[in-house]
Amino acid sequence: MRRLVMGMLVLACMSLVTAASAEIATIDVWGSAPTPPLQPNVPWIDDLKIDKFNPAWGELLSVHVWISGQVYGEMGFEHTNPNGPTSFFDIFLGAEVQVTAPPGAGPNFDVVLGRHEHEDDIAAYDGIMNFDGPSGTSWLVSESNSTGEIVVDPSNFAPYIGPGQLFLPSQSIGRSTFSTSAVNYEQLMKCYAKAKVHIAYDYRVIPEMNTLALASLGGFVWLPLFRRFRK
Ligand SMILES: [Ca+2]
Repeated sequence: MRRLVMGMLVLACMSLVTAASAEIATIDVWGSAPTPPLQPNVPWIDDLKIDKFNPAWGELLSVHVWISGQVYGEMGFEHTNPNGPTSFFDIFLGAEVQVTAPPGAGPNFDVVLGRHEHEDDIAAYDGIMNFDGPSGTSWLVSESNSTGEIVVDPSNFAPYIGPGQLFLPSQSIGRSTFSTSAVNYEQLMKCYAKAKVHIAYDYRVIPEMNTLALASLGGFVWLPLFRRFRK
């Protein structure tokens, strides 16, 4: 009877440890690099910073990556001469964001905002500086794209593991040209880019050192009790 009780206790302790070591968990981390308004034809360079998988959390089982990007902006024109003749304008905006893919997540990722071009004849100033009305016009432009889920091969896990962060360089650029026959005018050119990387780490939870220490302590406490019980 005593042996049976002791055996059951030992089994209970073992199953607790087994349950703890078999637990699978996921940690999600993100990095993003939004730009300020892009200067035409001047690259904006930044790093996406993403937390690595800390080996103290457990054993890394799988790495999943999603990459997305967006380029967006506004372009417009207002003829500001109230007496001016109808004028011609030609305006175009293009932009691009590129982000270095995390290790083993395929080629570098980019989103290209294709050439948006508008040309028109436009009337004399309508008295309201709003890029609208007979003397003004404007457009919103946007392009976005994302990868599906990318599963990283375990042979590429090493750069993901450790304290610190992964640094993924990102470059954005806005391109624009503009020409007009107007002498007095205001021109609107705003362009931004955003890149985002999401990583999910699946891992097997290792019981914390505290838990292990308590388990050992438990053994030391129980052992004399068992011995006393057996007497
Ligand atoms: Ca106007």
